[in-house]
Amino acid sequence: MPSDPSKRTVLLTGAAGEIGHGLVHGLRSHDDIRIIATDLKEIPEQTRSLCDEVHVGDVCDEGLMQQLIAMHEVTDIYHLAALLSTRAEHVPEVAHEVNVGGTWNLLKLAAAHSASHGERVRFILPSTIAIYGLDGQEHKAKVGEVEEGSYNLPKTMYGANKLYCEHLGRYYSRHYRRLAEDRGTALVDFRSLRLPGVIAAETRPTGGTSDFVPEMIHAAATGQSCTCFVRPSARIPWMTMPECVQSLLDIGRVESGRLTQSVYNVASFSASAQEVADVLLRHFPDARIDFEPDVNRQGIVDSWPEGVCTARAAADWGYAPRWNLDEAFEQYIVPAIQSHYAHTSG
Ligand code: AKB
Repeated sequence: MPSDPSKRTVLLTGAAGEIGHGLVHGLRSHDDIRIIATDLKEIPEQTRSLCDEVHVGDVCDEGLMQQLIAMHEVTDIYHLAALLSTRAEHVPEVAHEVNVGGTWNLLKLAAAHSASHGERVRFILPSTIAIYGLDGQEHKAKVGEVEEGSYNLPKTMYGANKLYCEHLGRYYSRHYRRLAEDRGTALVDFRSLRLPGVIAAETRPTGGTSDFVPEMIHAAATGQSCTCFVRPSARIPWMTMPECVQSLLDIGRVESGRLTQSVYNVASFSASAQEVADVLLRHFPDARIDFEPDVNRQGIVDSWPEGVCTARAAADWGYAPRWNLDEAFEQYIVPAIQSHYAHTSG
């Protein structure tokens, strides 16, 4: 990976998604890089305008991905394309094809490109708290914060997919073709962050189980009522979209010599649905929020930890949460969502 940022060319998949939207803006703040964006669907104009090239295509399309990586001399891959936990439980086989097949396709191509150019392609993969599996509300309350090596027992296809992709990335980064005489040294430079629930003001979430908080916030900001699909006490770790984007940019830039592992927890605060609703009502007093737990989606949330330990990320690459719950609302969520809906039809 060239140390000179001006030589960076980033291939970003899932560019039309929530994180893709934010990450393109974050990457573009460094004008000396090239951004090649792809998604299965059309990329919105406000994102497209920040990219050097955009392509509508499938991450499982080996020919297209190989063409993009080779033609553009890609140095970095941000692989965001995925089916999230709720959607994946409706179409688990499709989720496996996309989440695992797409990631494996890109890792193979990144390995080949690294070997042919003698420089390690940097591969950044958002993973998830869904790789953890706890046994219900009482167990997760007893366990509290989890470290990266504990409770890696996912109870969703999405979580299982992402855990396996973490292992695949570690293999391509450290052990690829370990018995081959000609394996070379330029393996993939793989890094992954286990993202918590992410709260974005500029986009509405789709397909996730952590959507219960963003749905609540966007409903309040647009004068709609919200029936929350989890119980008030449902608690998981969270971060805002700006913090999520910054952590992905940071892990993508840190020199590999500082990293003692491939996968890191990140999160800013833990909060229950009720705690978020209470803060939300202080900012939007007319918000109408009630709770009707969906037993199946509640079961997914009950398998996720109440919190994650981010000590390894702090020690290795200086990760630090920016805002707690109240600060997230005051510094980002309220001003950004009011500005967003003042300028859009909603
Ligand atoms: C989901 O809800 O599936 C995602 C996640 C927690 O990774 N937002």
